[in-house]
Amino acid sequence: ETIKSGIPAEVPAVAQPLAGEATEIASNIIYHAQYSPHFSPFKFEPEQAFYATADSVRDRLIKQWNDTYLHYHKVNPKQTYYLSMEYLQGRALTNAIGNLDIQDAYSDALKKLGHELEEIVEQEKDAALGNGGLGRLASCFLDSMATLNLPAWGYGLRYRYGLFKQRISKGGQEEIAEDWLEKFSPWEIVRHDVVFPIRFFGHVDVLPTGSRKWVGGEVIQAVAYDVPIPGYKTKNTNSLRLWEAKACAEDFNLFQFNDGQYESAAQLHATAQQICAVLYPGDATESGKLLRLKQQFFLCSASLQDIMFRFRERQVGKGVLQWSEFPTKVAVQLNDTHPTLAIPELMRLLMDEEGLGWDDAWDITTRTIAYTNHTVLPEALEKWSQAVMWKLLPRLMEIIEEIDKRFIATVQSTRPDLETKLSSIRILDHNPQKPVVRMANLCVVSSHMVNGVAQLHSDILKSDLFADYVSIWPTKFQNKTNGITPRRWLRFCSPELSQIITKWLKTDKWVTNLDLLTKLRQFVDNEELYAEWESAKMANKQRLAQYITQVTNVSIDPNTLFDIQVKRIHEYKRQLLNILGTVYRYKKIKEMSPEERQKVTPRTVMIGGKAFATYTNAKRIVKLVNDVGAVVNSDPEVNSYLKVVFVPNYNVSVAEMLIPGSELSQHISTAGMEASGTSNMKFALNGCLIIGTLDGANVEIREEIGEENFFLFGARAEEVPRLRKERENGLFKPDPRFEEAKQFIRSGAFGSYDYNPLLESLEGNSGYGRGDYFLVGYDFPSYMDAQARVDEAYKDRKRWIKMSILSTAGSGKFSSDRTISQYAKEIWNIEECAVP
Ligand code: 4GP
Repeated sequence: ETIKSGIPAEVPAVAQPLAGEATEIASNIIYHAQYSPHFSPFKFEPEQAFYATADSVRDRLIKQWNDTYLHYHKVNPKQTYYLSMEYLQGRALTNAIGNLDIQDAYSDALKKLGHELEEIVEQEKDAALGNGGLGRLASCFLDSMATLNLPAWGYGLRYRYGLFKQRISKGGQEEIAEDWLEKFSPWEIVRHDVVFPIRFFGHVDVLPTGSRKWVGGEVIQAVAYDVPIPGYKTKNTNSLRLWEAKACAEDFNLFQFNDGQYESAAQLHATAQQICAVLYPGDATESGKLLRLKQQFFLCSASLQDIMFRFRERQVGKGVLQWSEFPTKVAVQLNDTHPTLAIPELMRLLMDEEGLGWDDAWDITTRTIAYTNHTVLPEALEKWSQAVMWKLLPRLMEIIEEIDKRFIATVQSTRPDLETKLSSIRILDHNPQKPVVRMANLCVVSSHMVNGVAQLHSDILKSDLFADYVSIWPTKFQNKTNGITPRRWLRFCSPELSQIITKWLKTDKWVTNLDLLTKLRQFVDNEELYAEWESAKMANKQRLAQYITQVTNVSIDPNTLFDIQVKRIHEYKRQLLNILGTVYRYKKIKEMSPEERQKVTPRTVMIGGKAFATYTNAKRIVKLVNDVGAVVNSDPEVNSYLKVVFVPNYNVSVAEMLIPGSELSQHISTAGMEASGTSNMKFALNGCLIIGTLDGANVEIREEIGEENFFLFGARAEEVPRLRKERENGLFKPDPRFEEAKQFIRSGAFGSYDYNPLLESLEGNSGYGRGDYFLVGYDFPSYMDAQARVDEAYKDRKRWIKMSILSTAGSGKFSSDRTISQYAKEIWNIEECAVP
């Protein structure tokens, strides 16, 4: 009665911890609504219901998570630690009850309490502690590690404000701080018992023994927050450990405070707060750069101290503490170069804290650490100023210098033929203008394995970026094609399609063995399957259409072709190619007679994604898409044949809505520039057809699903350097359709905003940003031809559905379970450790 009129009286408000039946679960939820400290018990609106439900699920997670920890502790297997500056976890409730296999019971329980599960899950804010593909990959990997019962944890930072919220106004994109912790997160467990000191600045003392010690400077505490990561239908529940920064009580200067000097009294507290305040603080200023470096070191040092603490604890329990055993118990994976400082930090801890000599420490470090590269874009290959590093991390810089020196000596003595290459393959770049540390080089030199994230990308790393290292260490380089978790990206986000698949395969085992999807091929001519498939897709399209109307006020017709491009906005991803093609399409429809228009395949073009706050051209692209949409959608002659929607604030939960309702998706980067892409896998898995270039994982997706089911266009990676050269030499002749589309924008057809700077990036002869570095103009005609093939194919409903089924059927390879099994066997050398 106290909670909400509407709660049936037969639900007893008595806690049933870990209840199994709907009635018991309902009472457990009420218990949490009444006794959790966060809300008044007099309200039971959807928001309160969400938190109470989450708390109730959390009890189960904690139970399994504790059991898992104890089991690993007892068995003491080799364990992997995934170090990543980014995790894009999204929402957790659907995933948790889905993986725990208690979805129906929770749905029934909430019904008893007057709520619908679908509505309750919408209350949760996304945990957006990442930027894009790299962060979402890390989250998919965590799901697979737990599902495969692998002893493997993630380490990251607990950013107060994750990726910004995107608001679209007349001026284009606005960024707003996203306060995901505003009301607290029910999924984290603060560990006041897991705290490590992290030093910055200071200097290095030489002790009488000759060993070195980093002292002085400022010391900030790293406090652990654990997020339990449940596997699908298994007890194993791993940890994502996120570090939060804080200063000690004794760092608060009471004397100064009482003297009225409030700011200086709490100075270290303020400094500590900055460390985990935001994901990717702007790095245009010196202080911004310093802060980013601090974040990276904070993650690395805290994680390694924790890993070493656990190693010691488990080994001492077995009576065998020997640091040389460390690589047989620990694998550390660096998710790109952001956690590179783990290398010198592990060296430091082993030498300065544990007393090992250089050679032993180096042997342990290199056998422990492996590195994944996620991009070949030159601006993304991190280089840190040596001066900033000396100031912030003096002892680490000494170690990096020594690694560099020894690497040079080895090359000189073993590979004199590489002498001329040394200046580019060594770690330190002493360029007098800007002396820097090259983080990727440090990673390659110090890791036992280096991998790319799709076959083409790994080949490019070997033949281009890291070619000289390959000649030194031919067996160090591998490929691990990315994957996505089929739980979040099909089973939970599209229950309709999942049910059909389970029905036709007569098993739901595909959820953990995605290769089983190939069996759908045997029914590919079955009319009954077609009908079911089409109606499931239609249901998803209707749901998506409702969502679009709700967030944009544009009504879209589910009977049109739903064409989607969602990803970070970047010139190499070529949203500009998409919108220029759309502008051309609009102009042509406008010029048609009403009879001609009848033959047009009606389309809804949806584009979404965030532009980095300081990336001007990306923000212009966002504005252009919005401006084009405003004109096209209100043009009565055209808007039943074409609509253009910018989907605001693209994030994981928006993706879960968009992808199931998609029919065509665009993965159209300049060949050789997209390392892999992972949304391409999510779309294909959901029976969406791809229009794309031969880039990243598109190449493998096309191989798996069959080239006849893929709309291919564009230059190939190996042609790109020649095409750029030709263009520089004035040899490029633009297609008239391309010129017409640009001219139409310039004419002011989409408003008075000055798009010249954006369009000029596609013109001229040379240079990054000018001279069409990304070859939009070169690929435009073949892109338009591929789009014409799409229009034709869509008219033949049966053919389209068949292609759709074959896309899903061919997506088995792209499960992150496959990717993670390969990492486990071929890089980490870890084995399953299932909780009994
Ligand atoms: C991304 C790549 O751009 C994308 O192709 C790949 O699928 C993803 O990593 C996961 O491997 N890179 C980043 C980044 O997100 O920040 O470099």
